Amino acid sequence: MELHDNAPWSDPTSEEAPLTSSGAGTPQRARQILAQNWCGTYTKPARDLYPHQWNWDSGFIALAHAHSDPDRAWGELNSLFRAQWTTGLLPHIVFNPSETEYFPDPEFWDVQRSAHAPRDILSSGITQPPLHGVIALELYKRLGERAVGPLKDLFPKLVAQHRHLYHHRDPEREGLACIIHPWESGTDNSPAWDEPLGRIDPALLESVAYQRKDLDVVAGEHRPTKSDYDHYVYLVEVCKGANYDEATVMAESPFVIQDPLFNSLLCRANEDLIEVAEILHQDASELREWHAQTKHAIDTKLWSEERGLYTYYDLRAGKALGVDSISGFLPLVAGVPDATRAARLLTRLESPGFAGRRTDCFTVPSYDMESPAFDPGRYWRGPVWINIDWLLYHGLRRYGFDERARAVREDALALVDRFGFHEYYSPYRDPAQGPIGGAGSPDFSWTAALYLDLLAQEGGRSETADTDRDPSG
Ligand code: 9WN
Repeated sequence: MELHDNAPWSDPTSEEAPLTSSGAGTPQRARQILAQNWCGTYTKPARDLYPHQWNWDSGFIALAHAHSDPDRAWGELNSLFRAQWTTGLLPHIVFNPSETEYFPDPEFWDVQRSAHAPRDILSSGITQPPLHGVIALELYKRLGERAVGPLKDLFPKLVAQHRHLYHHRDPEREGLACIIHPWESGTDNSPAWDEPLGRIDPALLESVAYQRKDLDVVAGEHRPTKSDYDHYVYLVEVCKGANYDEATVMAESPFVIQDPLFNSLLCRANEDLIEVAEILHQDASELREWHAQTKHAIDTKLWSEERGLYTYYDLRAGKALGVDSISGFLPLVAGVPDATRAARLLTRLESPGFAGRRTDCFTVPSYDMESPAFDPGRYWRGPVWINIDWLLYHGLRRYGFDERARAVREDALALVDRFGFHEYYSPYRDPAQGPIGGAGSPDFSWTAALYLDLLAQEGGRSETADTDRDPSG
């Protein structure tokens, strides 16, 4: 395995120059980061790298605001939903016109080609994992009756978000939404995409001129390669070529995938919105149908008996993708597997590839460590992500796998305690194994938000060296 010796990791004990001086994680620092990244109507995922509003980031971030400032939690979600398209599509980016240092920018997306895009708000033309129904119920659990008014306003928009996925992203009406761009998965650079992206004729990629801006602020060793970006940009061109008509894109694009993480969050959000509908005395029949169909479809079509976890289905190739990624465990969050399958998932999670019983690694790596595609430092190709740990923590708890859930939580907290609030972290503990520490952007909002939220679980943390830890956020 290649070691990223030149990469500026943030390990404070490393001889390399640290990526950031953010220091160790504390609740106080988490709150500072969320305050610094708040810009009046939304929270930037990261000040320099991601200055606009991102779809699933806002869901995670809203949770932390619920602890300290409920108005801000609703404001975060409302700001996102203001950019919802008339089809119900919830864009993956809502652009802040005063921020210019991100590519692709609104001009590149050119979503006004679609009659369904909002006219007064700038957005991208694709979506991200639909976890907002889950967050809506979580906000109710934290805020009680105070949440009912804002929930009433949000509920129809959340249902429209789901209706869009069932009506515009499920060509065979199977109950599985497909994604049309790696950016829609949230796990953008996963090795899962290597095969479908690899089928695109390289000659097609050369026709699009563009200038990346991410490498001005983050080390290239930790970001997608030029080839990855060529593919991302080309797939945006495919959407633009179809004037964002999703039926055309699904018929023509080389990238049309049913993703286990995306569909598990959709399934869980249906389940949670049924509860929200009951709280609000609203009709939940459509949600119930969607929920039952998606739960069944994930468990039948996306389960891999051979691999012992859920996998992806490539609609263009007409076959499952033979990859083992962290997304394959996310059906636990939605209560999809029965007890037997859940036990198999636990076994796979505890196998060396996902480091479950390895004391020399932080859990959970985003990709099978025993695969040649694993990379401890590059984006979604191996590092640990705190949002995934948060989701897995809840999924494991749902099945009573409390010991493993606690271990995942402790590792997530330990990574932040030791290295600060990074976008992602090497799974390694010992520099002899490879690079250790945090990577990507420093002062990353969802890491701060979910650190606070994880601290508040289990009745707060038992042993701690940090007297500032105050789980109430
Ligand atoms: C593209 C904002 C987003 C996250 C994604 C993460 C990364 C963007 C990028 O940052 O993606 O959407 O430019 O790399 O992969 O999950 O929502 O934090």
